[in-house]
Amino acid sequence: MQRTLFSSIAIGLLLLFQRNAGTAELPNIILIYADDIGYGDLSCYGAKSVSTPNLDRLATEGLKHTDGHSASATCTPSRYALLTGEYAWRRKGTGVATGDASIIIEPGRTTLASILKSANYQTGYVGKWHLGLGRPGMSWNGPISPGPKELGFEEHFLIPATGDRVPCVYVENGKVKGLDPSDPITISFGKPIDNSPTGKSRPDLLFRTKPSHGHDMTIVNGISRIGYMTGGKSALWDDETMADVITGKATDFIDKHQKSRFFLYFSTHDIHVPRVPHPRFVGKTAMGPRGDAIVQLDWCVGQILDKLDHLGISKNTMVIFSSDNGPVVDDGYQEEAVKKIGLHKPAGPFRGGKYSNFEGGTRIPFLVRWPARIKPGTTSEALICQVDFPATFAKLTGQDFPANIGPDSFDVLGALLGESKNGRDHLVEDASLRSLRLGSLKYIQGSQGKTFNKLTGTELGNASEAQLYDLAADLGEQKNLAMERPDQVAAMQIRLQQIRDSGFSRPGFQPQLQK
Ligand code: NG6
Ligand code: CA
Repeated sequence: MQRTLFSSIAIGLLLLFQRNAGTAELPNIILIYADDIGYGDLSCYGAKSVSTPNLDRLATEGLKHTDGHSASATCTPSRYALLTGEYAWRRKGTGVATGDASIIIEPGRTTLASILKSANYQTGYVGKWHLGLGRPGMSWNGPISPGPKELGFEEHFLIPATGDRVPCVYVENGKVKGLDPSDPITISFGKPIDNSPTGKSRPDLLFRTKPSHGHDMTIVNGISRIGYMTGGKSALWDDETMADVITGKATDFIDKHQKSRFFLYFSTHDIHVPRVPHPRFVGKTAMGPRGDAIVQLDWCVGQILDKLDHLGISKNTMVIFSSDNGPVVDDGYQEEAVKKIGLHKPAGPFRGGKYSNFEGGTRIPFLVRWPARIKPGTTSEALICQVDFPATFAKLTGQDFPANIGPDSFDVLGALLGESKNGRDHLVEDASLRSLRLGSLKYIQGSQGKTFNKLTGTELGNASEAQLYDLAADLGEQKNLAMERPDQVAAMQIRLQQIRDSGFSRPGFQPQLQK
């Protein structure tokens, strides 16, 4: 009798211990999402003209992916896919958003953040949003909603769109920070609002940087932007302190939630244009503002890592670093980026960059450090994409991933952590919905699209004929094998078409269950 009682208590304690151990193993998650950083921009990925010691630390203490992708070659669609697990090209209105766009992801939809919230994570978003806010006609002078909160983030501090688009103000938990109600904000992406000077009419007022193309509308802090804005003077951000401000918000969030489990999505402004790093970073490289912005970005990452060390929570915090699209050198301001680039190769060994169908469009740095589980100093060649985050993190945290959500999200947990060599078998690389990866093969459908963007200097990867590359032998997409391998071309075209037409690509997805 006594023995039975004793063993029941022992079994009970064991079960309790196992349950606690199970949940205790779940890490904090910090996603550091950089803007326009290319594969070749970090020293741990081979850059020589700039040094990124804090990012390199993530590589030496964690795992470096060499075939990690953003879901698109521009920002808004990549961010859409990362949160929803759906390729953005399946939905209208998911292209690069204007500063007055209303919310692009339907409020209440299951997202990476809502999944982690259900798993009892404290969730927060800091930095560049660029997924639209509010409903059509929303005023910036009242509550700003729906927004990140309705998509699963309990707290937020945002750059609403981009640094080069109005409104040039921060939004904190649904309100413009520092707004004086007697000086309300109006913005327009159509006609000018009044006769205020613009970059076009008064280039003499542009004392920080001047546009090289576009970006010639409202002037804020001596920089002209995309779109028109009046009012909100007390709330305008200062470009030079932006990295300090948002990094401070990110570390505050970590401090606040250090005792619970948290998910922080920290989306930097760097190294998007306009590149106006703080004076303490100016001249740190020979590459001008683009290079100095990389140094500033690395500093931001260092602040996060130092905070985790200081709080003693580094071991069980997963830090992911990645980018929303490939690199661009001149994206619209005269920052001498082209002139000073020297031997630096922003896309590393890849062809193309931001906006491109070539690998440089979406193959970006992808680092994962989680000392409690990931072997330090490892490398993975598995094909993974940020669209996989919802399914992958649902798996990690033991959450349901029902058959009617995330139509393109694969569970690649093993590959993400370096425990498996197998990531996805295929990926649509989206610049203009023409590229398909199947293992090491890369197919680009023939099109009449522009081959080269003269303004940004990007090879867009379009050609009237089909292109087929074998990346195992030809990382730089130089030798088109399409003529030699017509059967492979035909098969890949059929596959691409089928992924487009079916509305999903993950096995087991059940569209009929879609809301
Ligand atoms: C382009 C802008 C570019 C950048 C991009 C979006 C012009 C001429 N170019 O339209 O500067 O803002 O949109 O970048 O306006 S992204 O990283 O947010 O996708
Ligand atoms: Ca971007």
